[in-house]
Amino acid sequence: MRKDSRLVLALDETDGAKAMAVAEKVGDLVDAIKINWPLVLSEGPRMITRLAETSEVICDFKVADIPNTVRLIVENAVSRGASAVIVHAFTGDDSLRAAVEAAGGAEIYAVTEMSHPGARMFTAIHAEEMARMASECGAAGFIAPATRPERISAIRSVVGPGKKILSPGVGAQGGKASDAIRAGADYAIVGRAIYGSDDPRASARSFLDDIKTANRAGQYRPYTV
Ligand code: OMP
Repeated sequence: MRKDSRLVLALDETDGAKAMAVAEKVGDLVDAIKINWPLVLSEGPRMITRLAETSEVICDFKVADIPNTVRLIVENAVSRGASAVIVHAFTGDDSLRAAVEAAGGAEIYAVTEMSHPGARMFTAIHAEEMARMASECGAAGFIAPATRPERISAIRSVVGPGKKILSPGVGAQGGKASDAIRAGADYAIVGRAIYGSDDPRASARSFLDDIKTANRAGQYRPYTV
């Protein structure tokens, strides 16, 4: 995935025409579009292929299953045009390896600790352990919470500089994109604050401006637009 704007759109809009309209408005401002069950269930998996014609598509299916089922889901998503698939890490190393193998040239991003408050109950406790395991299994990236930037840094310290970190929880969930980038994220993931806005393009631009403040501070990686 390219790393120009460092912004990923979470397109959880459930109306296909509206989803395509938002994708057209902000597609050139984001490095990828992430789609999840809401859009796929309402409009079908053809949305993966349609969006992949103009953008990198991350299928956020948060796959959590036995290796064979993981393989079937990942192969299907990649064959439709997904560049990356998000899977849960808590399923263990055999399921993670199955995902990475099935992805072939596409990437697997592992969820270790989620962004909502309930994540503290179970997944946060084992997040570093899961990140280490998923990294060893070949996951190319990790999902870490922008709502708790210090946890992004914790995951970064485990997986090292070579892996991608994508951080959701920006905007509607209260996190700030620049804080996530400063803490070690490569990309901020933003959904409702962009697709639910009256002016999605202006909203995306305001997130880009915020991300640029983190890049200018030189806290993490070089930033090119
Ligand atoms: P907004 O809260 O509307 O910005 O959307 C966030 C997007 O990121 C949704 O598609 C969530 O399903 C997803 N997400 C989280 O919010 N928290 C997580 O811990 C993980 C994800 C994800 O895997 O993308």
